[in-house]
Amino acid sequence: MDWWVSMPKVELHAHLNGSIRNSTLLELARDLGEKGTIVFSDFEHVIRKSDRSLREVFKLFDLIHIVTTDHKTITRITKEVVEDFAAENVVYLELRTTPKRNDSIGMSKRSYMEAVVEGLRSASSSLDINFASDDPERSSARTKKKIYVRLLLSIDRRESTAAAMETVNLALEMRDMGVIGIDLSGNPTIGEWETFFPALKFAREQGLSITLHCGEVPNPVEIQAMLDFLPGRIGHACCFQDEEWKKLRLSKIPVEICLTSNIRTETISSMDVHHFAELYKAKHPIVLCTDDSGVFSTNLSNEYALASNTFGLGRAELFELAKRAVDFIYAGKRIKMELIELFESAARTLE
Ligand code: 6MZ
Repeated sequence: MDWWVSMPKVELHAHLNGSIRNSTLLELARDLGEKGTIVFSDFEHVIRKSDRSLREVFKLFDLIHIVTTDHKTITRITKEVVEDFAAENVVYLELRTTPKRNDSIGMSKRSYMEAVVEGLRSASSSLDINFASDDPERSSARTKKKIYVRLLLSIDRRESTAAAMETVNLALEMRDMGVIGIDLSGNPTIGEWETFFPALKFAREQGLSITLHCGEVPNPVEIQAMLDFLPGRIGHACCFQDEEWKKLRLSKIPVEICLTSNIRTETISSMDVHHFAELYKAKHPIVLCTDDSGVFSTNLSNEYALASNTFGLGRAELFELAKRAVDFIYAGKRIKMELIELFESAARTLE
């Protein structure tokens, strides 16, 4: 396991609130329980349950949002999540989150995102973090772990076109704060592609990168429409049929693969039938990711170890896979070059 931790890694599919530490989640829930806002024992039971269907996961997210969504907590969670990824040698992280509006506590989508950015700033006390500049200047802080962090704003599938557009406009306003793209996520059984399409199209026209949760449930019409849109990457690609595989393979759209998440949510019935193997064999662009490291009790090193054990891949092969992920990041050329250098230097020192 230590080797997988030491290896530099790139994380491109991590939801902020899904990556919350279990200890933090329980602490926040206990506090709210004491205030009488929630019944802690009910909450604890749901948090501690380890196997949840996809439907139950979305119920859990609604609970998580009750305890996490105030500015101070969002700042704390962001700081902790970035620290956790850096601690396991994730050197580049694209962290995604859904900007939330909650009038009762004076929260707008913008103030939610400012709380996230504040969390990145406060992580700099323990990390050498770059989140807003494209200039990969070397810092003198050699003792601190170095991590590049960029933000993707998620559109939740429950949202209207207008709300999705608000998120895109916010992303455009926050480009100098490390926001580089848009994600479409949320319960895949809810919402229509047509609702999000105008906002996604506009986002792309304005130069934002796009990633879509695609094929978490069987929905051939939507999958085809999403692939036709040619997003920069897609997440999951679990419920594809022959036609969709063909289209995906031709398109060469990189796929963010979340092994533990897919098994836990029963989106894929078992690891031996996971599409990782086929995509890997076909040399289709893929990247291993965590999805929700807190909710699924995993981390990126664990996902690499799992891929190694399940698919019989060695260290060298998985090191190459991690390095190739640099090609699919949404940050610019200079950061890519810096990361490649970092991987090459790690290859010389890691045995
Ligand atoms: C689809 C997911 C997801 O945005 O509050 N999310 N959407 N499929 C998944 N696979 C299991 N895991 C997480 O993080 C939590 C939100 O991310 C999306 C859901 O909308 C969830 O509410 P943020 O930081």
